[in-house]
Amino acid sequence: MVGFKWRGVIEGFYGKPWTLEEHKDMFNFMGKHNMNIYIYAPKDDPYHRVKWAEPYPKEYLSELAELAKSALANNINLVFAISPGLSIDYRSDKHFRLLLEKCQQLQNLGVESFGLFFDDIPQEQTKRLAEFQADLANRLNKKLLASGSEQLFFCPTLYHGSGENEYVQTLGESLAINIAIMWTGQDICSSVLTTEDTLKLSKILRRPVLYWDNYPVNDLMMKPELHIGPYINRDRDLSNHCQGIVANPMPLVESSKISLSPIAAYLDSPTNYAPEIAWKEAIAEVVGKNFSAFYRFAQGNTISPLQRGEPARMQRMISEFWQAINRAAFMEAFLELNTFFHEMTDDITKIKNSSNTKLIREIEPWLNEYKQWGEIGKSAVELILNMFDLLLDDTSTAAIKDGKTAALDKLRAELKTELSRTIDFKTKACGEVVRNFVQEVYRATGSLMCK
Ligand code: LTM
Repeated sequence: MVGFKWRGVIEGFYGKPWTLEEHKDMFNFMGKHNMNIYIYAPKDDPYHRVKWAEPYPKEYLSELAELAKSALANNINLVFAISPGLSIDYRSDKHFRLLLEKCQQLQNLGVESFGLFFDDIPQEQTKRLAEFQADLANRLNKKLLASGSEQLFFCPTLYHGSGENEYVQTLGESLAINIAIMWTGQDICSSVLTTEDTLKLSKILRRPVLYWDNYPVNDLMMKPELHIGPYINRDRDLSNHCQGIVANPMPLVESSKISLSPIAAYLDSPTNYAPEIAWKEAIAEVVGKNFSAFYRFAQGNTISPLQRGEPARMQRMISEFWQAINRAAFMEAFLELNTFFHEMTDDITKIKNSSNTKLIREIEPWLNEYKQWGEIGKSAVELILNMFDLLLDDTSTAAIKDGKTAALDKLRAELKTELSRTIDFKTKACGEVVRNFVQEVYRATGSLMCK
């Protein structure tokens, strides 16, 4: 079995498009990782979507030409996508001419392949819509191929699910066979991509599908999450049944490399792909020194559409603590958990000293949140320790015990303040693991003090 035909990236997110420097750096990275396709489709480039009918203004042109040059230098097929769906009249000759002129403007700058995208537009997905879109795409395809273009890529208005639907079936029947059709999987952000689904879908599309994999993208409602976990749950023999995968990254270009490197490894050699190893290699490559600290931080940031469960290492740590606390060896459990929370805060200090300053700038809000959870965790451990000290105290005078109770009240009040501040967090690090733990500590100590 060989790797995938198309292995790459689609800049298809909502948010600030990457800069020219970021593109060039990413193309170098992709080239090094044997990726061969990059699709330009940032939702917030006005000339890609809202102002699709307007040519790029003069001041953009030299940058776009450099983009094309840099892609070529790294053996990457640059696909320039246009999303006219918000305002195009499918049957208008004028609109067709404007679309073609836009593509020709880009062809003149060295762009060889194009995308015609109709995702995220408020239109009913009927047979009629499919016929209009296919007719437009076929006409554009013909013209572009005749003027030397390589290929047209098409993203439908319905782009996820099983494909068992009149709109998708009509597209499959009507779109010229050399047009690639993109699909995000069973869901918009799919946790799995299976061979079984791929075979069924490709039959409906009448060609092998090209996956638009919405990972590690973290736009819109996913913005609080930092998607730097391992790339998992893509079937190993998918390369035999689809045209490839293009991954939609985060607007955070440097952080995205932590996922894109494993994605490249999978696409290059799916049978040899080992998710955990590829993930560790990516962290070592992107972060450099302080690997262990960053690896633990990344383990606290695994929540994404690929893995909705709580970060496993943290969850395990807390579960083991609750089990151990009821046994005679509870002191050991306290120490271990205390060390764990101290390590969290120490790790952030180490990570912030990393040489990859761009990465650190991008992820600073998550680093800060993670550190705060470490601090809150420490406070919670101190509270339980004090609680145990009081509960197991058979010898002190009533006055000393009153003093301990007052100290406990104070610790609880401080923990409550710390916890209530977390409501304003704008990021989501550590899932809910530390919050749940701290809340449980607060509740249990409150209940014990009621006696
Ligand atoms: O996935 C597609 C085809 N379209 C949009 C993307 O632009 C967006 O980045 C992702 C993730 O939010 N979801 C979409 O539906």
